[in-house]
Amino acid sequence: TTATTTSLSAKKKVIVLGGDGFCGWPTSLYLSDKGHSVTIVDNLSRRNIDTELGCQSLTPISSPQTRVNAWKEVSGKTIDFHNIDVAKDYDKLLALIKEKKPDTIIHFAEQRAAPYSMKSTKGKRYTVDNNIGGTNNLCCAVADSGLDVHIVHLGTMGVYGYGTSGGEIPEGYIDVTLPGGREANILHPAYPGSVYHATKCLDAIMFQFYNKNDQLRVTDLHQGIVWGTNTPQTVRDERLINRFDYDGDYGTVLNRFLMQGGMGVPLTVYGTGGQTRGFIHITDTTKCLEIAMENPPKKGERVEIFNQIAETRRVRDVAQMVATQTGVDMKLVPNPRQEAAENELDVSNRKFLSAGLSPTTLESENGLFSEVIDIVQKYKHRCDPEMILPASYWNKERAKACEGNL
Ligand code: NAD
Ligand code: USQ
Repeated sequence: TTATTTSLSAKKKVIVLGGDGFCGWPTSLYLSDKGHSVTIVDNLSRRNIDTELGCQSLTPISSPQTRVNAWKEVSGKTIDFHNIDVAKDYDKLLALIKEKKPDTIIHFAEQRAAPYSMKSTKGKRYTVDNNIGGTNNLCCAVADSGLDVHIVHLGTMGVYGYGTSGGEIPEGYIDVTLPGGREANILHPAYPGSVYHATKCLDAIMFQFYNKNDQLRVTDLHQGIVWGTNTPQTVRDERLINRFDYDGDYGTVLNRFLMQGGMGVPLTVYGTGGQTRGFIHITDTTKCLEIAMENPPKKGERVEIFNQIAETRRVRDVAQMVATQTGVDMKLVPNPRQEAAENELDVSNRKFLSAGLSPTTLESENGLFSEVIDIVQKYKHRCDPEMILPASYWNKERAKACEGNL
């Protein structure tokens, strides 16, 4: 075996950028639990945006310091925390990489809400500056460090558009015949549906460039919508609890429906609910990250791309499942987004399946619905009902359609 095909038992040094967030925190705990050495980098911008929006996680999340101290208490393991802005503090990022000499850097540190990215000119500009600036800094720093670090980035299903090709979406690359007749296998065309999703398409181009130019080893994970909140690690102490976003900007669809069901307010299905999307449970997210980390591309190989979803579902079908479980009806509301009312979506996720992932599906794990609903019951006094309805519109026409109708 070569240096890059590491066996599953080899423990790694990993820096988790965005390790205070919804996916990053449980992933950091999972990797630490599995014996990897974890350093978190986060500038707490997500917590600051909560303050800006006048909202907070439904669950009472502890400060980063309390979190890592609690983890040390319950597991005996140390996680370092560094407050660094990946998009702005280039020198600090580079110094940390040189000091830690990580095997892997996982990059979660982006503004990840499509509605926030479409809310205002400020949101659009911040999302592009933060996400593209951060990715560029990371690539520069890894190249600059001279170290052979594997970058694992969180992309999104939304880079592909949703079912625009009509066939099964492959993992990152498609076969085409170029003008002139040459056959080639190229990055799937990018069809973003928001400024946020556009940044993930641009990230993919940046990685392709740095991979070609500096032989950076990169894995891009095109993840679907994550649901759930706790994992086997975060339930070990209340101070380890994961964040739960429910508001119209940051709450993702299934978690919003579960929260609405738990609160007894109608489930906000946008448009006809015919939108089909990819879904994955947060516990599977953490497992996928370890699989990606353990299967890096070799030096000189192109960017590795995995589709990180368990299944695809139509929004109204997901709403129906939650309605059945909670007894709360769904309500069709005008769609604040510019998106196809109905789409099919067929996605390959064979790479994770063949690497051993046995995904949690909505059908098989209805029990996890009640786990989330229990969390909602426990913390519903923290919910601000004013934050439930959507408050970002993709364009003037969508804003007009929603005015007075939500
Ligand atoms: P999150 O907002 O909860 O976490 C992101 C973390 O990164 C936050 O803690 C934030 O403070 C930090 N951050 C942002 N910009 C930073 C910067 N410049 N420097 C340092 N830290 C910074 O989001 P999440 O739901 O955990 O998503 C993590 C990643 O996974 C994102 O890149 C997102 O695009 C991707 N993703 C998320 C989902 C989902 O459903 N949540 C689905 C697919 C992909
Ligand atoms: N939707 C509703 N009702 C709601 C909220 C959303 O019908 O109350 C609909 C939306 O119109 C959309 C779908 O549900 O058609 C998904 O919306 P979402 O907010 O759950 O997901 P999205 O905006 O795509 O973004 C989320 C994450 C993002 C990630 C993406 C993966 O915030 O970081 O990249 O999911 S994916 O959707 O597969 O591209």
